[in-house]
Amino acid sequence: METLRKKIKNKSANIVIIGLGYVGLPVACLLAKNNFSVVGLDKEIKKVNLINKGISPIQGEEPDLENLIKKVVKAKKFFATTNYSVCKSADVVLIAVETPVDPKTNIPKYKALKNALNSLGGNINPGSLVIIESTIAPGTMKNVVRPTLEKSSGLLEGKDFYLANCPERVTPGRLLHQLENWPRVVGGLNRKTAEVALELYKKFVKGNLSATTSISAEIVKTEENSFRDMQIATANSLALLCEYFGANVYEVIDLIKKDPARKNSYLLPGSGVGGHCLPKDGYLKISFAKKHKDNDLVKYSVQLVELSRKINEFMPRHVFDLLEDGFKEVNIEKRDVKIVVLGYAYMANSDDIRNSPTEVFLKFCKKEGLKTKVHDPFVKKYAGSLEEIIKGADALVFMTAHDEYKKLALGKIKSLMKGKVLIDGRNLFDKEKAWKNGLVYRGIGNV
Ligand code: SAJ
Repeated sequence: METLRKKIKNKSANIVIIGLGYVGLPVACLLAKNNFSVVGLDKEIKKVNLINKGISPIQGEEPDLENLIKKVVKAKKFFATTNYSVCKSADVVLIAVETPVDPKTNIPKYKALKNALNSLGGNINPGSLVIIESTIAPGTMKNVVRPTLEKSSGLLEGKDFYLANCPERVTPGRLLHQLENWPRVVGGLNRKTAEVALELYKKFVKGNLSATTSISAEIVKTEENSFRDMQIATANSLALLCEYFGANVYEVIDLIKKDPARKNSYLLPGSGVGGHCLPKDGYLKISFAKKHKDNDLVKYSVQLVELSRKINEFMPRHVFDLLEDGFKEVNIEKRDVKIVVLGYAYMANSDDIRNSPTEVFLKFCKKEGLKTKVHDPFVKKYAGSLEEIIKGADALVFMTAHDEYKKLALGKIKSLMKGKVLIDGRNLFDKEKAWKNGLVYRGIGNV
């Protein structure tokens, strides 16, 4: 371990990054920018070739990433390959492959992780440090990563190689900035490993760095997103209750936050919870523990995650219920109406459509034979003139809080529409003003 620590400190350590996605690629570039010799490993030859030409294969706006790829490739500090034999001379191997959750069973799918570990096993450099950057369920380092790599290498962890995990904390659109500035938690299957691994992050992370155990690092990462998902579920359940009582949930939350002890208490209700992290990290958190779901130590976490997910997954359905209620109010037959859905991306001012709540909402419309038109300024397939698409609409359903939608004047909306139903999934409009402009308004938590 001491030799390794020295090589990391004087940057002579050879580094291999397995998985050149939205985590692995920027991390590889940041290490190369800080003068390490880095090799990127990926199974997709197309991606490898693009990177070696200094072109970023990552979708979406990633400020400065492509320039950095060009710079480090040109400086010969970084190149990409599909050939695992580069691991034979690696002192440190970082693994940043996808760890999705099965949409039906909510069980993590570790195929990519196991493939990487099996391919690494046959090429591992004895004495090297292997760091898992992927988001993994608590218990994975001990029950999956260590046994898989020991089996594929025939070596022993803690003696012939060392295992650590440093879960990524990145949001698409801010990859480089967050990787360089946000705090990181570095876990090790033994304390010393965590400390040596932390030395590597010291070389490119300006944020706070904490060494801990692998299990704690796994729990921290999954809990921080699971907790956020629960906070949103709390806001969504309150929104539904406010609809029941005829209160405005946004006014209620604002009044709660006036209490200094509650000022950061609430997140916002809305038309659903999408994205790559929140819908899956709660399920990751409980996936090993769930095997003992009747155990008092585990059952409440399992129930909390499952209930939060049920609430958040219900919201697109509730938007549909509000739409039906709006149609009833104006007595129009649902069959031959023009419904315009505004917002397909899972979050405001983003082109990211992963786990889009709008996708779920559209399924309900389709099931009822309702024709819909979708608009989203950030999603190529749905971009176009907002005024054009609103023209002649019987109903508008706002699913995403894009700035462009917030600028819409209610009078203008009414003049463009044929009908008058406005469903507000993101509290974009003032209910009273909408009614004053002749619209039939239904908002999440504010009907
Ligand atoms: N959402 C709400 N109400 C809220 C906040 C979000 O309904 O008050 C919805 C959004 O519309 C979206 C979904 O939840 O559909 C997720 O939004 P998000 O703001 O959590 O954004 P994500 O999914 O990109 O979350 C990431 C996470 N970052 C990492 O995993 C490294 C999360 O931990 C961060 O807190 C979040 O970014 C952030 O704050 O930017």
